[in-house]
This record gives sequence, C-alpha cells and structure tokens, in this order.
Amino acid sequence: MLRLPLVRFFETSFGRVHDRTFMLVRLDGGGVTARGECVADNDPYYSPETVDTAWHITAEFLAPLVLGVEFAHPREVFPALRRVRGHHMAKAAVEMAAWDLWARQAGRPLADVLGGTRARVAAGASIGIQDSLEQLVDRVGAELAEGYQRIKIKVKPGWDLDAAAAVRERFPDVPLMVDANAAYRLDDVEHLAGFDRFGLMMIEQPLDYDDIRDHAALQRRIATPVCLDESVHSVRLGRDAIDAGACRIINVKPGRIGGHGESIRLHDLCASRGIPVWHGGMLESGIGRAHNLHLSSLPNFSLPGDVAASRRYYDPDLIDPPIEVAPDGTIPVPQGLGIGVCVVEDRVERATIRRKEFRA
Ligand code: OSB
Ligand code: MG
Repeated sequence: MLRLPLVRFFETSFGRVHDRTFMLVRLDGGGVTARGECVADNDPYYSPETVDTAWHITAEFLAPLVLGVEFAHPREVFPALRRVRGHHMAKAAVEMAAWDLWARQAGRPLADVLGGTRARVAAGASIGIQDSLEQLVDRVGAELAEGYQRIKIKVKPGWDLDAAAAVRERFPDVPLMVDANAAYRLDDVEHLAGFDRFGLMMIEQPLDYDDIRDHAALQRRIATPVCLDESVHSVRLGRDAIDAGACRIINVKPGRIGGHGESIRLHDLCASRGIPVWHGGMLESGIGRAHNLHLSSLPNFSLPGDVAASRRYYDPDLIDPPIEVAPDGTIPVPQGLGIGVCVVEDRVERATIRRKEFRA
C-alpha cells in the first residue's frame, strides 16, 4: 500500500482529494516480475470498495486462490475468483498483474496479448471542479495547449450549466463532455436537458451509481448521449444497460468490472451492439496508467479516454521515463515487455506504507 501526493487537487461531485492511497500487486513467477494497480480509493464514495477492503480481500481471499495455481491463460484468473462476490477492484489488480506476467513470460507487449490494434491512443483531459469559473476556463486552455483531444469537466448541482457555458463561450468547438458522478436524480430531468444546448459529446453517469432504469428514462428525454461509468460494474450490467437504452456510450475501467479479461468482453459486447467505448481513469500512477494504455489500443476504444500524461498526476511518478502526451494529443502504447514501463523501485519503496508477502 502506497501514498502519493497529487500534483494538484482533484474534485468530483463526491469530494476533493489531495493525495492517493492505493495498493500495488506484484507477482513473481516463471522468472519474471509483474505488476497491477488497484484503483480503490481511501473512501467508499466512487464505489463501495476502499483501499483497506481491497487489502483485506486480496490478503485473505484472493491470494490463496491464485498462489501456486497453474493457469494456462490470464483469462482463467477472473473465473477462478468467482467464489468471492464483488470486489472487482481488488480482483482486477491481481488479474491485471497476471496479464503482465503472461505477456512478459511470452516475451510480448501487453497490448499484443490483449488484442490491441493501434500503436497510439487518443488522450483526453478530465478536469475537476475548480474554485472559480475563471480557473476552470484557464485549466481547459492549458490542457488544450498540451494537445488533449477532448475535455471532460466534472459537474455537480451548483457547478454545472454555468461551468459548461463558460467553457463553451471561450472554446466553442472543443470536443466537450461532463461527468456528474451520480450527483442527480431523475427528478432533475428538466435541469439536465439544459446541457443539450452545449453540443456535448456525452453526459457521464448523471444518476445513481447502481441505476440503469432511470438512466433509460432520462436518455429518452434528453438529446445529449448518456455514458455510463459507475452503473456498469460488470459485463452483465453493461448488457442490461444497452438493452434498456440507458446509455449510448460506455466508459470502460478494468478496475470497475474485474480486470482486462472482463474489459475485453465488455469491449466486444459493445462493439457488437454499436456502442463506442472509451477508457476511464482513476488517477492511476504510471503502473495502472500503462495497463490502461495497452487496453485502450483495442479497436472499439474509438473515443479519446481519460488517459493522460503522468505529470498531470504525480511528479515524480513511480515510473521513469514518465508517460507523456504528444502535441497531436496521442500517447504511444509502450513497446517493451508486458506493461513496458520501467518502475523506479526506490520511489515505490519511499511511498510504501504497508507491505505483505505471500508464498506458494
Ligand atoms: O468518474 O471518471 C471518474 C477519478 C476518480 C474517480 C472517478 C473518476 C475520476 C476521473 C479522473 O474522472 C480521470 C483521470 O484519471 O484523469
Ligand atoms: Mg466517471
């Protein structure tokens, strides 16, 4: 378990954070070392999981199910954890490390074994709630100057239509979207229809974190495409959401649905139903960020994701060189073995606050 200070605070409808405490999973096997990053937060505000529940579940329940077990393919890992209900973020950290291990053992980049088809992915910037609209507009300008291909702003009641209007006034044509992190109710439909005049790419997760039905009702009454994040916490719920007409776009976060294998299944399902996906972000360090880049190289990730440069989050990051965005707003998928980034062990060491080792 590590703690790292954020370069700048990040505020969503559920609160402001200045640092992140998160869990890394390291796997050693077959002569190689692999890593996964758990995206569970300190607080159960985005999802019910926290860094402490992830630690508990991993140590007490997941580790015994994988240690010393022979897997022919990392796709077998998520089903092997089935007895443990939920806890997808904890499971994903283990499962994603297994994919890194497999790719390294095979001498291939992770993107290759995941089925990636592009060498560079489109980067977008997610901008938190600011102290003033002027600061927001300045932040948008700064991100656009870095090359980011789309801007997402966080919204909540009291920081929503005015925020979108301020950005639109200054940047009339920028690809723009908003993310409410479940801050509204279906009763707010008239208010949410107010976003329609800004020509947004989408509104992300306007209603409750486990709702599908009300999102379907909302989507019938607003023009802006609804994108689901929190509500799609499994592949099956993704299917249910599409069937119900609850969204036209889905944000894929492997931590939310249980890892790379489940993300590929959701990606393929969406492709077959004509639903574009994009890769979400959870303020990851370079390790989780590298995983996300590899997964984003699959073909139906057709919209820019919340995959951005390391230095927006941590400076220094746990990896060197850091992940950077090119002036055209793309990030190259790392070329080396596995996740293909170089972990700086003494930075990991210095940020570590708790450690536990298991042997078969
Ligand atoms: O809803 O997408 C979200 C960060 C933490 C928790 C939830 C979300 C986010 C982001 C940040 O939007 C995306 C990023 O990593 O830049
Ligand atoms: Mg979101």
